[in-house]
Amino acid sequence: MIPILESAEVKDAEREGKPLVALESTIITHGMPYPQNVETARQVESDIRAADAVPATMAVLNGTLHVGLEDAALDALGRAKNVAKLSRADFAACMATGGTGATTVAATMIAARLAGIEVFATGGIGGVHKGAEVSFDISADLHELAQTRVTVVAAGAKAILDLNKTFEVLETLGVPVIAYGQDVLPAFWSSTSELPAPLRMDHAADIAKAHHLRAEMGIAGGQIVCNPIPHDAEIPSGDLAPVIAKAIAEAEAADIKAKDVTPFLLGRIFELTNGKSLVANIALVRNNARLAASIAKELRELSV
Ligand code: PSU
Repeated sequence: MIPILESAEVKDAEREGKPLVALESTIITHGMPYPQNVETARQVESDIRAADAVPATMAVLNGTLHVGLEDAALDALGRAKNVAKLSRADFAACMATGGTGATTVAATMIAARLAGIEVFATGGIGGVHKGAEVSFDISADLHELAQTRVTVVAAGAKAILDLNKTFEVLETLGVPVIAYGQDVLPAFWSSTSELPAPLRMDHAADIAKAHHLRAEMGIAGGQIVCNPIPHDAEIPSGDLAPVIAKAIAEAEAADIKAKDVTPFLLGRIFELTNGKSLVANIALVRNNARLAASIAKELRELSV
């Protein structure tokens, strides 16, 4: 038996056939500082409710996978220090040993599949880190997208990564990369990049239809929807490039490795931009949550 606990809100949604949107918790524990992390998590949940869908934030608390976090649990997680950052490799081990951990994109996709949720909103997926030809640092998020049938709405991959290599790997893995409403891929804090979008869709209904058809055709894996940050909230990539380069150089000098790299870089970029990166990050996550809710609603129509 898998120890899973659904919140009352998620149980009601399932009973009533309401569309659900999965949310991750690493963005809360490792992606943003307290208290903005908890405030953002609550705001994103209410954005999804306002769009007539139901949020299901995932986390492992004392060995149990929670699908939908009650307010107090969310607050405790947002304040906690040294929470594990769970991916495919350590998810079950954390549960087996009664541990507490936040779910990354990869782990949230697994959790969503277990709960029967097909759409998930986050900020930006993990990917191929710069210098990966030496470090081999490639996020497990990419392989999860190739295996687990969940449509992930993100503002692309985080711009701290080697975006070109990240999308090359997704292409190799056969993951549909869909830019929403534009011909180029977004770059997390910036709405555009120089990379052409492999696929473009302008309507949530089409994204839902493609998800549904892939299931009917027996094609494994999910889709990544790259939703550009709203223009009024973006930071031009030219402004960010030197900041990202500085943060990466500091990470190398401090010998930061593996799972610690992304949280370190996000934290430093927050400091170096005097908090502007966080304001943009919050805007893009909320934007992704709204699109995910529309896709989940369209998908519900197709499944009945
Ligand atoms: N989106 C954000 N902030 C984050 C993340 C996503 O806006 O911190 C998290 C996700 O959980 C993603 C993780 O899976 O960053 C990537 O970590 P890594 O590069 O170590 O795979």
